[in-house]
Formats: sequence, C-alpha cells, structure tokens
Amino acid sequence: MKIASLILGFCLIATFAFAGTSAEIISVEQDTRKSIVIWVQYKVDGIEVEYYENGSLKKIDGKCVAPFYMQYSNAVDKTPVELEEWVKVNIEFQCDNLIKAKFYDITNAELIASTISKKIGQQYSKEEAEVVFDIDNDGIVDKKWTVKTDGTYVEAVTP
Ligand SMILES: [Ca+2]
Repeated sequence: MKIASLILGFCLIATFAFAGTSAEIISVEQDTRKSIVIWVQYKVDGIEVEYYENGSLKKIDGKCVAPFYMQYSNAVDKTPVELEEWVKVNIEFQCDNLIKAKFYDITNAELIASTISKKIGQQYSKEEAEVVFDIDNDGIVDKKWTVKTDGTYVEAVTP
C-alpha cells in the first residue's frame, strides 16, 4: 500500500512537473467539405492551447481543442494501421511546432533584450546615403549618387 502511494505520488508530481507538449484526441467528426476533423487538445507545459473559432474559444467537453483536418483523399489508400500512424505523425508534428514556437518566444525575447540592452546610450549617425539609378530598367546600375540632407549630391563615376 505504501509503495502504491509512493508510485501515485510520484505520478502526480511527474504530471505537474511535465514540461513539453501533449496532445489528446477529444472528438472526431466529418465536416461538409468531405474531410475528417480531428479535434485535439494540445497542452504546452501542462497549459491548454487556446483556439478561437469565429471569435470564440473552441471547447469540447470543457476542453480547449483545435481542429486537425484530414482530407478523404489522404485517407482512401490507407489501412487502419497506416491511418493511425498518419494521425500520430501529424499530431506529433503539431507538438513539435508548439515546442519550437515556445522555444523561439523565450530565446528570442531573451536574446533581443540582452543584446539591445547592452546598447543603451549608443548613438548612431550617418551624413550621406547612396542612391542608385537604373534608368533603362535593365537591371544594371547606370548612375550612383551620394546624397546629403542639405540637398547636395555627388555623382559617382560609373564604368
Ligand atoms: Ca541600367
């Protein structure tokens, strides 16, 4: 009994500490456009991913779900085992995308903040800019000007 409690306790801890994504098929239906709609509850770090349909949060049986569409044309030549594999591969692909999106959010935010914050007080300036002309629109630059804010320019010698 103690062992069972320990195992149950460990499972609860493992559930709460779960980091990553999970997906559960909640409902399967056929839509009017001849495809199968697989409603999937996705979780990222244990938190449901919200999906809005026509502006309202889509829920089935109290669970946030997102649709996964399978065209009949993708299904007709598959055995039941192949169908299950197809669904598994595609839903796991969505899980991968959720992990990547979360990773990019965190790493990008940290990278941007730490990189740019090192530049506080940094000043930048330019006195001139280059303008190129392709007068006959053949992809070859015909003229280059170095221009300034006072309206002056210098034409570069082009070969
Ligand atoms: Ca040209």
